[in-house]
Amino acid sequence: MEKKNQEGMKNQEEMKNKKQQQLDAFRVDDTGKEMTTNQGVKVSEDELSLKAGERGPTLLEDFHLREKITHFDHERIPERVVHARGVGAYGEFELYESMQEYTSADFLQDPSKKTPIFVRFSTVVGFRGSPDTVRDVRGMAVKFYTDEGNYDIVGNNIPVFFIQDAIKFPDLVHSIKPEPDTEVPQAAAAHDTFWDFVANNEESAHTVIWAMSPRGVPRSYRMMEGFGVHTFRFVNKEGKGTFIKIHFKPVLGVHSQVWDETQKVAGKNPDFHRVDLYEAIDSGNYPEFEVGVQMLAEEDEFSLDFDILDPTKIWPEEDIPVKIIGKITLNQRVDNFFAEVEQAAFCPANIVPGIDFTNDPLLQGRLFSYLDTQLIRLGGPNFQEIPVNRPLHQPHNNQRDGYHRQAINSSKTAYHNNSINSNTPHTVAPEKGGFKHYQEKIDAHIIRARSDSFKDHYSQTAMFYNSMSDVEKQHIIDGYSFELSKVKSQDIRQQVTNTLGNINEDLMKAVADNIGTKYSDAKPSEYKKTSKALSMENTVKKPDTLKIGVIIGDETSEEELEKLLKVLKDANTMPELISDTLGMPKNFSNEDHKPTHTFASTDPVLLDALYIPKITDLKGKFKLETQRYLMETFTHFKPIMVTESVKSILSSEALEEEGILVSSGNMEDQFVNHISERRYWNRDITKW
Ligand code: HDE
Repeated sequence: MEKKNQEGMKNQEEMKNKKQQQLDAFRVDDTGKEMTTNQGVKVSEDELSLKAGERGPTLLEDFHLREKITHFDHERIPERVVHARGVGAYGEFELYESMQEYTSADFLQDPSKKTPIFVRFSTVVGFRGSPDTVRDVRGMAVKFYTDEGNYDIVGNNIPVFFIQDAIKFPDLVHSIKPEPDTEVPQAAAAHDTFWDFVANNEESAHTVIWAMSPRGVPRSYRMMEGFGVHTFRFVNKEGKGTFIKIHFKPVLGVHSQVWDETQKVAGKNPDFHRVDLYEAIDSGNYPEFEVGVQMLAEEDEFSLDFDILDPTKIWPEEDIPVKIIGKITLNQRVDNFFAEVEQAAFCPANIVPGIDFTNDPLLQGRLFSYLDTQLIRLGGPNFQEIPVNRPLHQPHNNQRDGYHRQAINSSKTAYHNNSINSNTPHTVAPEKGGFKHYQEKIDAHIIRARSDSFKDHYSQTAMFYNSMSDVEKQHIIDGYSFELSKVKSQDIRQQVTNTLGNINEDLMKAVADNIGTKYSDAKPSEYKKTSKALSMENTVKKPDTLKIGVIIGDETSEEELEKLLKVLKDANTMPELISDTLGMPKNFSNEDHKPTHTFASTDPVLLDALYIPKITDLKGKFKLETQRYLMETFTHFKPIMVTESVKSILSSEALEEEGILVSSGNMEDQFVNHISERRYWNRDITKW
């Protein structure tokens, strides 16, 4: 890992892409510098304000005091209305093969070209300081700094959305945010107003079932899929359009937590996903996602059994395969969270020539909303000049002035047409790269209506449920049951139960039994199609970056530990050495084997697997803590390996269950295969 780490740092230096070079111009390193005011005056005293006498009143002329406190008073900006909690990193996009047949976008032409990117992951509902591991949809917004301008894919980890028309977005968000009288609960959908919305807005059914599934509680931002959600368009040089859906597929596979774990992690480490991203980048394990597109010829617009403009529908991958066209790699942390993540401004309207919108009514509303929100959040129309938002090449136009303007436009003219400046900046013909909107023919009446083709809310919802493994189905039942058991109104619980009846009878009955409602007499959807790609069951399973807890004590053999650590590091996992104190175990000589955590400073819910080498001295608090670690790991279905000497603290019934290896020595290699499985879902956890 260390070697990889060093290589990673070296690569970062060498690979500085154009965006990083641009950002360098704005980086400020205060190390070793003299302190000055914002006006550049050197400061001689920073702890005492200027007073009339040692015990006298403070003087208004203390410009340093006034400046320091005034700046502090203005340090906060409004958080994002939604997606307030997030984390970001820079990276690069590499293209695998030219897409010129379908799009003229410059960054999708030449496979040798790398495009700098910035990605921000987020939760939707919680405030800026809310925990990372709540049940929620996750945002995955990607900004491509292309040579033809910024292209933003502002997507989610769930491929569909709660509503079909942007005009309903404030209603959705008002219902899911904390209730207005109490501002409770934080970052949770488990309350009356949200489920009241769900019951009375049936178009939300499909997205809600995804959110109740393991997708709502990802193990890591690095281990979830990303989706552009809406149908967009590729447009090639000849002006021919192709409908597309965008996908990001994590190289480490799609993995989730179990519900009990997420709630405990929210307390033990509310920054779990942030830290996970930082640790991965710092150790050179750069998060990677393959970029895929589903493509549909324009002639086939009406060939599917749903409307491709409806954002509550997926394109089943078995019908329209995801063509992998490239990969994004996140290899650079931000230097300053506020400057680069909080001030990042994404907008689905940021597109480049070769890409265009469709008439998806949800997308159409978003095209306006993001710019509008940046104006208030970032305080004016010049937010695109903030370093993280700047395009690679200096923009030229006749827009001027406004709050926080940075560019010093030196020409006299700020209008078009002009003769003083030879009519520049001049427009650019489409053949030379000027943006040309896709010329879709529209022949319509102005009307407030929704197309009938948007009105089937249950076929794909049923398809999702019917495509799940038994484990996922149980997770979904438990998800609805938990959320609805927090809903105080029996009437709302009953209404939601009634809508579940439209999806699947078993699901409806299981939830109804759990929450004390009557069975619905709705007829479940007769849609029989299933899609394997929807289930996480057969996802990629690798040991890379898994966090392995290794409990060590005074009686642990350093030799055995060394062997294990080598195997774990070779498998690219992240071992944590845990003991009752951070001191060296008695018989150890190598400082590298010192515990990295105490039983209290980490926790089994923060780990992916547990290994307990020989500890003959199991007693007292040490024994109690070891038992606690074992129990939590066991009940969360995670891999366990213990040595014979430790076996006695597990019941014989528990030892029979799957995913528990008892080592009789020299079995370290087996442990790597064992942990790669990640969860042993068939373990009967009641056998603990
Ligand atoms: Fe957003 N959304 N959204 N959204 N959204 C925002 O923009 C909005 C929707 C998504 O990391 C806001 O800068 C409307 C779908 C992400 O900075 C705001 C509608 C999808 C992020 C806004 C939607 C998203 C946002 C809040 C319905 C997935 C975080 C702050 C028409 C495809 C971006 C901001 C980041 C953020 C509006 C629906 C994803 C208020 C009106 C669908 C990932 O402008």
